[in-house]
Amino acid sequence: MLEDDSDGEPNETDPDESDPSDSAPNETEPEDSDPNESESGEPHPVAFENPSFENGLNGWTVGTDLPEEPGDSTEKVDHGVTTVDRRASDGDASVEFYLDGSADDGTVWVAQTVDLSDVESVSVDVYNDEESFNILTQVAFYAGEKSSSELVEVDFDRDNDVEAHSGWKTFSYDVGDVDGAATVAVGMNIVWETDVRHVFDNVRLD
Ligand SMILES: [Ca+2]
Repeated sequence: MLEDDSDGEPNETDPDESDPSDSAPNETEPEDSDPNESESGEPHPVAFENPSFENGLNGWTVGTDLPEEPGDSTEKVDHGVTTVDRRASDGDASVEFYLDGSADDGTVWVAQTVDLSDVESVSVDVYNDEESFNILTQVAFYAGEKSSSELVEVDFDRDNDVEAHSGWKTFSYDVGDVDGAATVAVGMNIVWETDVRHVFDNVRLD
């Protein structure tokens, strides 16, 4: 097929587009652009939708970084993310993370994209039945440019042990150095070989 726009000058005024091969526009996109996020699109929300899990997982994306089951199976280790109403730090419901620790490894989380420009910290409440020296799990927290589906265990802040307290405890994470729209992910990372369930609630911006 002959192209008929042979009037000489390219229409582009973008000085970055110096490729003479007239390649597809997609190939000139910067590598770090997220195809799910339109540059010209609507502004990102400045608050979480359903931050306290009173409406199930509405607004939240579930993410996982899981090893394969030990042994011959190629199945991923068993896990679950669901909302429950037996315990809450705010309202009536909370989100429960479950991990089968048979592989001694695994991370599950929920995530949303929000504008963190005017946010200093993100906090979440985490429940643990009984304080223990035997640390089974860590709070997993991420705020940054990666999408939820790109995240892996090492992307998360895992400094806070869940079993080091009893009852509800609030964990706060400084996000003052994150500007603009960002993925905020909160979840649980397992470090010990056992099945664990913990409930989290009330993810909030300060
Ligand atoms: Ca709640």
